[in-house]
This record gives sequence, C-alpha cells and structure tokens, in this order.
Amino acid sequence: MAHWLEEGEAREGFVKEAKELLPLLEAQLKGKRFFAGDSPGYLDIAACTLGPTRIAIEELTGVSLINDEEYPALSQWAREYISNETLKPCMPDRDQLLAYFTKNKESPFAHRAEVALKLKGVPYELILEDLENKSELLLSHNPVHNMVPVLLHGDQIICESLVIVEYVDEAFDGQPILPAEPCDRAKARFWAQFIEHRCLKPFWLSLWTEGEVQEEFAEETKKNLALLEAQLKGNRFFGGDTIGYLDVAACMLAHWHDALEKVTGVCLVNDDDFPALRRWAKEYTSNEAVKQCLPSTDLLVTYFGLHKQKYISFAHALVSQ
Ligand SMILES: N[C@@H](CCC(=O)N[C@@H](CS)C(=O)NCC(=O)O)C(=O)O
Repeated sequence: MAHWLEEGEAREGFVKEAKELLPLLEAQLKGKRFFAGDSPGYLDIAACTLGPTRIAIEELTGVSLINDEEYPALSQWAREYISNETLKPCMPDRDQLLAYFTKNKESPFAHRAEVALKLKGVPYELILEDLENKSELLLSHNPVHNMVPVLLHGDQIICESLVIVEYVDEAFDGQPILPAEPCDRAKARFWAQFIEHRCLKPFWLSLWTEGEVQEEFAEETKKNLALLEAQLKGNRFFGGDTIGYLDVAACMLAHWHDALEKVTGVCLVNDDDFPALRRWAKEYTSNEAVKQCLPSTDLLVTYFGLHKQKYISFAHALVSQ
C-alpha cells in the first residue's frame, strides 16, 4: 500500500510487490464472505486497510490494486466489509478519508513555508491541519486569519507564508533565500507583492468564475504575467542561477497551475505566451529541495475536484462584495 506515497518507478515497484502477494490472500477467502466465515473476525480486521482506505487511495492515485477481474474474492470481501452493519460506525466515510490523505499538501502557501525550511536545511515537523475542522492549535496561534501556514519556532509564532519565508531566511544559516544587497531585497519584496496581488489573485479568481467576469480576470492575469515573464530575463530562476524568494513566492504558477487547469479547464500560463515562465516552472519543480515538498498532480486534481463547488462559492462571494 506504500505505492500511494510514491510516483514513477518506485510506485510501480510497490504495485508489483502488492500484486505478487495479493493472490495468496485472495486464495484464503475460499468462497467465504469474510476470512473468518460468515461474519468478520481477526483477519478481516487485520486486512481493513484493503477495504475503505484502499478504495480512497485508489481514487487519489488512479492506481487500481484490487479489482473484480484480478481479485474477485477480495473485491467482494471489501464490499462486504464496508457494508457490514457492525463495522460501519467505526469506519471513516470516503470524503473523510480523501480529506485526510490530501490535507494541507494542496496549499501553495504551506508549500512556501516548507520549501524555505528545506532550502535552509532546517529540520522541522509538519503538523497537518484539517481545514474543515480547524484545531485549537491553529486557532490559538493564528487568531487573526485562522489560516495555514503557521511556523512555531521555540516560543515564536510566525504567520503568513511570505513572512515565514523571510523569517526562516534570517533566523537560520544556510543557503540564502533573499538577495544580499538591500536594494535587491527591496526589489524582490516588491515583485513578491506583485505576484501575490496582481498575478495570483486574478489567476485564482479566473479559475472559479464564469462569463465576462472570468474573461476580465484572465485578461488581468495575462497582462501581469507578461511583466513577470520579463523579470526572468533569460535566467533559470528569478534571482539568477539559484532558486530564491520569488521562485518560492510564485510556486502556484509552477506546479499548481497544471492541476488547476485539469480541474477547471482554464489555462493561462501556456508555452506560446509565456515560454520563459514555462521553462522556469520546469526548473522549479525539478529542484531537489522543492521536489521533496511538492504534492503530486494526482493529489491536487483530486483535492480541487472534490472542493470545486466550495471555491466557486468563495470566488462568487468575493466578486460580489
Ligand atoms: N496570505 C496567506 C494565505 C494562506 C491561505 O490562504 N491558507 C489557506 C490554505 S491554502 C487556509 O488556511 N484556508 C483556511 C480558511 O480559509 O479558512 C499566506 O500567505 O499565508
């Protein structure tokens, strides 16, 4: 089942291993409803991950491990397990499981904070938050916005992703994230604000609105992205050859963009109009530190697909304010 944590060759390896072992388990059912016979017992409880959890993971990863053709007995067993009246009250439903497996990794803002720590080589613990049911820990540490990310560093509590990135850069040794010279730092901050308010905001709203309103947001995004494209000036990253503050600030355009296009059908950063930004997106997503913090595109597509209606309602509420 570790396949859901990995992609590519590593995932294929885990799937192969699972498929070699599952026939042994399939054979144990011997035409019975449960491993123990007519009602669930020890082995059914031991194998519970192959029931509802496995189904949620299959939905997230798009990899089918147990299907009717290959494992008819295990498939039927999973259906029996899920619909068993005694077990049902102890089982999380599909939506709860999907939310559990995707929580916070979908957030480009949380990603900014995590990447900053990774780039500096600072060890950290990532506490995942259920945003549908916020914890006391989050509410008490970010009472102003009630949002992730929040950085807890000793007694210090730092909120707002870009503020966290700057704090991490100043508080820890290691590879610099912001430029060294005051005037370059000021310019980087200026462009980070531009990305935040003039690019990402209209980009986000263009995804979840319709008609003329959508077209206006799309046009505003493209106009501002052209200015951002020019900032790359033929470099690999916004700051030159090394990844830095503006790259982290713009991460949504590098990785989230493609998943959001799949969910909404809106594509604003295309190869023809923004070749430099597209090249930069590849550089950003292939950086070793970044790769370790990126959610998979499958996960993002599932998350945003599931929450589409919520984002449409938020966008409408914001536009009609
Ligand atoms: N400006 C904030 C935005 C953070 C943000 O939007 N976080 C979202 C997750 S992507 C959140 O916590 N949402 C919970 C809510 O809106 O109630 C930052 O940069 O940190």
